[in-house]
Amino acid sequence: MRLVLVLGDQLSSNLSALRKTDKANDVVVMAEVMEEATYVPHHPKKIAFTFAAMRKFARKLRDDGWKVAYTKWDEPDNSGSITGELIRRASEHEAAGVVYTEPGEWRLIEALGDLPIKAHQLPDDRFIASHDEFDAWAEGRKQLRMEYFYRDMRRKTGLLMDGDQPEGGKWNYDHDNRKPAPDQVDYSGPMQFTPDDTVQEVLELVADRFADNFGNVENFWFATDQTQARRHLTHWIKGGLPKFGDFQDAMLNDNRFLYHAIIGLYINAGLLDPLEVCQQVEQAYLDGDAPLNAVEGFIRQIIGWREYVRGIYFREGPDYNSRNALDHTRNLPAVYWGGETKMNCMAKSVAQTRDEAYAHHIQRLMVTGNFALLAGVDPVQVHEWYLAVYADAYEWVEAPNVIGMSQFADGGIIASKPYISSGNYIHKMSDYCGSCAYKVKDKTGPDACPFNLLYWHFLDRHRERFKGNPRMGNMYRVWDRMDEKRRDKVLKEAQDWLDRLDAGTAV
Ligand code: FAD
Ligand code: DLZ
Ligand code: SF4
Repeated sequence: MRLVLVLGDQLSSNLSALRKTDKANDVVVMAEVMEEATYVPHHPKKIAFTFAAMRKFARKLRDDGWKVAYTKWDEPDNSGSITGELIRRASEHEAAGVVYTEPGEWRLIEALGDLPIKAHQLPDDRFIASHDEFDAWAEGRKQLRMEYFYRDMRRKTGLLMDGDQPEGGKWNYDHDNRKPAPDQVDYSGPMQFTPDDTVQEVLELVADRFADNFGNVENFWFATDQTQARRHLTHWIKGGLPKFGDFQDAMLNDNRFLYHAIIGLYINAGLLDPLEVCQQVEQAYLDGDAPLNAVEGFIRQIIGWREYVRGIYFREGPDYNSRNALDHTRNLPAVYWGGETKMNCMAKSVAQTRDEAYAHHIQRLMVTGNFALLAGVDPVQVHEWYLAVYADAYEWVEAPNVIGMSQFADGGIIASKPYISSGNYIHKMSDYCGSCAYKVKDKTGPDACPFNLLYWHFLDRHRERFKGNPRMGNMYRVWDRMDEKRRDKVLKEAQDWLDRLDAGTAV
């Protein structure tokens, strides 16, 4: 007999390791372990979601006829690591070896590669593109543009295709998307689930053992099994999808979810299959229940961006997380852990992250990410923060988004220019600035929005690197046209502001 490892983000019945083994002879190993729960200080809701979904999936496997050796957190023999549990179970069951599906983090791939028992790794084929397909696409290209990769994925899946042409004649309908924040949101938000006995037991455990982590388990409402996740998806397709595209980039003080799907955590953990999700979304378009701009925009996020960032993570290798192309070294400011700040956009984005283990894309990219980049924060610390605080965060998807897209620390593999903006962008896309102590229209002076000051500080200190970037020429021309005294004033005020930030003063 062999052991079959199922990790906390591999909760799919069609997992390659489960397909390629035999429920009559082999034993599934699942384990709640210290090493996985503490390699970054995960948000308690992420830990609770993982443990609850693992426990329910183990039950489902048993119902399907599998033998499951499941280690709960508190078991006295718990060795504290995945490899430790495999070694222990191998000797207990006199197993000939272990079969597992490739994990989503190099850290664990390397640990499993060093096991002292015979081990066989299978590809994780819950994705549209295999590593070989991505590498073949990337090979020889000067720039790895997501848009071209995405078109190949459309052709491969047949999603929104009219023969060999894109549905409606265009590949991308972003032109119709990304409207500023609406006055009213006519969607009630994600479906929320009352904790059942299994979830309740896990919530008590996590509340007790992870009390010092950022966030808590209060008001836990995530789906924790496939049936619930599917209900959640259907609910969102009906209520959220039709306006998903329109308000994809909008941010509101009093609405944390807008029209977003809140399904990253379910797909990444294996409760929902990405292709099935896209097919259901496509069906809503075919049935006339959602417009093409919303449906195309959503499908692009899944078969485009999600697949593309995974391709980059595995192609770039284990050192990707430690890249720091811009030599940024500032420590992550306390505001990321809930420290006091007058910046309303940061306070709101961090507070909702603390409460929900969730923020949507533009909050991650253009508020917390933008701020860290402008302030020159060490990208490793930024990466570890994102990996810890979001319920959907695993390194294969988080690191390319943070190191690459958000912090430009990979030197421009993912982003052709840094995602930076002054306060103006946040003002346009949200209602944050109206209730902020800073004034978004002030470029200098005591009330000047820090994004305005830091934006020029960033461009000035990285002039050598970016002055030749054709997409940034305009920014430098505006800066250079400013009179010198004004430029000096901006830079001095930006530096003073950063000094206060470093000193721990509430800014
Ligand atoms: P929606 O806005 O409703 O989008 C639908 C789905 O599209 C998402 O669930 C996700 O599966 C996919 N998607 C959209 N954009 C991306 C993207 N850039 N990369 C990969 N998938 C994408 N996503 C994660 O799944 N885990 C992370 O740890 C993560 N970290 C991020 C860090 C930063 C700095 C940034 C800028 C983005 C990050 N993303 C991450 C991508 C994106 O922000 C989240 O997938 C999204 O906010 C999840 O919320 P949602 O399910 O409501 O997504
Ligand atoms: C995120 C997470 C946590 C908090 N705990 C566990 C765990 O105890 N056991 C487990 O198998 N998986 C856990 N996970 C998910 C893993 O960290 C994830 O499988 C790897 O990081 C690879 O993506
Ligand atoms: Fe954020 Fe500046 Fe707007 Fe305040 S004024 S909410 S700091 S962008």
